[in-house]
Amino acid sequence: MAEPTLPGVILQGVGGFYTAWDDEGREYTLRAQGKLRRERMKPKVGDRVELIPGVGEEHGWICRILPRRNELTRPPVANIDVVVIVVAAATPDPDLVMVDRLMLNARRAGIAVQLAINKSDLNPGRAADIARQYRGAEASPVSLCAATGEGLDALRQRLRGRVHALAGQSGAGKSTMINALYGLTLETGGLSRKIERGRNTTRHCQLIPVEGGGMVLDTPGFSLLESEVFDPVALKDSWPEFAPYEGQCYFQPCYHDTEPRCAVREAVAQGHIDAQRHGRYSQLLDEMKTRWRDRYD
Ligand SMILES: Nc1nc2c(ncn2[C@@H]2O[C@H](COP(=O)(O)OP(=O)(O)OP(=O)(O)O)[C@@H](O)[C@H]2O)c(=O)[nH]1
Ligand SMILES: [Mg+2]
Ligand SMILES: [Zn+2]
Repeated sequence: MAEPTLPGVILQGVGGFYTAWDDEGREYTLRAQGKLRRERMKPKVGDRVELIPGVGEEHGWICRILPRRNELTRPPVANIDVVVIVVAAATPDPDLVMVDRLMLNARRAGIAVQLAINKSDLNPGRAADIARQYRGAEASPVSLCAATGEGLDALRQRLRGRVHALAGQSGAGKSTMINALYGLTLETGGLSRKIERGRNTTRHCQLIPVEGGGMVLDTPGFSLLESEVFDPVALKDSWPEFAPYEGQCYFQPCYHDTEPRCAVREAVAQGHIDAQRHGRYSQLLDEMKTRWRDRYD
């Protein structure tokens, strides 16, 4: 006879051991059953699972991963309502190509995006400039300062009741922001400390239930991020700024890159679409074309 299982959600996974909660908030330590490992089904933080509790001090088992509503590879999380892309106005220097890659990955996974521009205290002008660049990107950019709490109320309101994952460069202030938003004490780190240890302050994804019925996910930052490889002609679909001009170009389909009489490029020239956002799109397009061409090598 099959053992009775309980429904649960994965909060954390470290070295093959998972922490999960059931509906009553009881915590379990679990490992994935062999059949999941054989099927290469690796549980992700955010996964809904069926579990068998351990007896006494023994760990229990994850027997099944329920179908995912959505998932990301980097960071490796599942069943997310919103990806909060965190970028610092300074320290570290904002990497907007990485912001665009994160946005692309979230959009391809069908997840909503919220842009949070942190450390506005260090360079208010740069923060305002980043917010302006993303005005048409369906990312509702907010400028804030996790250190003083400025701008946090507006962000908290928008995320209330939703499962949101913070993602972005290492040191941008993701953990600091979560602490300030929800009165928590996650470990945060200075840059000097990072150099000393040669790694991120946050090393694992972690899902935390918060007031208002939502859940927040802290994730380790990265310094490098690649997107999955797909047909480059689909790249433009993840730039909401281009949508109003779709179908109006001379060539069909159009990459909105170097083609003559391109409606998107004309919109850029007239200042209706941000030129730097379009410039980074061209850069990612070149990269995707190369990787698509070389995909069988
Ligand atoms: N001046 C200023 N510093 C901040 C602000 N927010 C965070 N910091 C500092 O930035 C540093 C990095 O913050 P963390 O929260 O550890 O950054 P993180 O994004 O979680 O980094 P990883 O876990 O490595 O991915 C810490 O020294 C924070 O005190 C801010 O709004 N202004
Ligand atoms: Mg962190
Ligand atoms: Zn075009």
